[in-house]
Amino acid sequence: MSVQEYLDKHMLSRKIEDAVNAAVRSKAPDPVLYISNHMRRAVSSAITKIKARQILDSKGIPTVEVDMYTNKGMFRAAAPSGDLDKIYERSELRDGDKGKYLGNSVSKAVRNINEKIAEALIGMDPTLQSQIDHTIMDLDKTESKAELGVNAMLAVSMAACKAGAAEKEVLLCKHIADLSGQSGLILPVPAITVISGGKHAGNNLAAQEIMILPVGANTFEEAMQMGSETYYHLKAIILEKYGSIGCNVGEDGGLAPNITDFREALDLVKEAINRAGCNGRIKMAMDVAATNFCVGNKYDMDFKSPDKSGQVFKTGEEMAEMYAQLCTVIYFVCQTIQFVSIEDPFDRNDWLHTKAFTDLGLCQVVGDHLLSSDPKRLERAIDEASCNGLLLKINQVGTVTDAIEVAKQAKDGNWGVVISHRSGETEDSFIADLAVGLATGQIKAGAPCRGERVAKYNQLLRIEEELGEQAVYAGENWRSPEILAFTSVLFC
Ligand code: 2PG
Ligand code: MG
Repeated sequence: MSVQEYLDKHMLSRKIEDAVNAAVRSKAPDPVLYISNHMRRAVSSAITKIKARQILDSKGIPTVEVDMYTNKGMFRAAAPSGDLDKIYERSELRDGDKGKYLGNSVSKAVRNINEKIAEALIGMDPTLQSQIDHTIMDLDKTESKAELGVNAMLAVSMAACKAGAAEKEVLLCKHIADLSGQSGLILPVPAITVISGGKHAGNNLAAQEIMILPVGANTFEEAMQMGSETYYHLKAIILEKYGSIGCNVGEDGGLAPNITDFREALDLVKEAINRAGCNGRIKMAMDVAATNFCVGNKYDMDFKSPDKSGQVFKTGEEMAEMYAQLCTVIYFVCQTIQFVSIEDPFDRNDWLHTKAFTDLGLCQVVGDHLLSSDPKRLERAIDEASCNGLLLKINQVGTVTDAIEVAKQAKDGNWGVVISHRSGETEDSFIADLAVGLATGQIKAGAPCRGERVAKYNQLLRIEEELGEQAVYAGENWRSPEILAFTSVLFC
């Protein structure tokens, strides 16, 4: 091919001339840089390579990481993983070879990406998220996605979403907002874990997480400062009362003093909020994860103590009464620290008590194990008004598109939506952008310490800084951030 033929084939003279003209028109201070950026934008983007590998999550359990390459660079994402005893969520693919990571290695999922998924996606435009996600979904016809593995699918989907944002040269949260048709970017109220229990810690506490919500902050940055200071006051209180052994932490980074009664735990937190000077500006929440201690139709509040197990059984009604007390001002004498949200107060199949408690209208009732982010269970729960909040764990649904859909379904039912981390996390901060882009107003990402937890909070700090004056913090509107969406101006 002659030089002229080559130039003609790629329309190079025309493209270079356009770039030079654009630089002159805009009086670019550095024309070479301007022209190179202009030319880069003219490159049509496509996924050129996908490379997956096995890495470790925060529990030391293998998980899947993906590097996706486009003409714009390399985009990395990793799948989180939770409590391995799951029945209603889509399936992770693990090798099951007991000789390797006790059966938890993920080489089959990695191979599925490097071979099947890569072959199907190479050449696709990374901005077309739903096409990408449908292509991935179509590769596995099973309902549970056990063949391909939801861990494989999610990591690729998240990497594509990051690549799509880079292609459009917008923030990831903005790209997600566009994909979901969301009109405003909202910084969520963080549900910060301060005390860990349940399956996440080695203490006697049955409830899994006690959380604080700095709804009275004016900005996300202020919320994190309030949360972090309260956490350290709590650490000091625990040190005074239980000694340094009480300051050990659970899987999400919450402190884990060896107490049994969660009312004692809530009292400690209340004192910490007081000491931090945040009375009235921080609310409290709890993930009971009651499925983990439901025996028959009763709840064993002492399930982690082998000697005493079975002695402290409570009926559903008794549990409901206990929760109701927490929500009433009688318990919180000062009337300024309110208990505003409870997750999984009953077993994942105890629809009856969950609905009866929700009907009392005392606080937000969030379904995690109850719903497993499953659209069918969510539909039933909305129809029957079983609860009024969805805990959205993206690795239970499998792709970014599915996550957007299930969040919309909950919002359409006038529910709250909490974007959630998993107990097995990575340094990937994707869910931070997801919470802002979907304007859910709520995120649960663990304690204000430990790298994999603060990765999410730190990303939210960066987003808030990037948005500058256009940043809107959900604050008191944490359950209905739509009100703010109208006032928040999109960042372009
Ligand atoms: C939960 C999560 C996160 P896991 O129950 O809400 O804390 O735990 O990832 O173990 O399901
Ligand atoms: Mg939970």
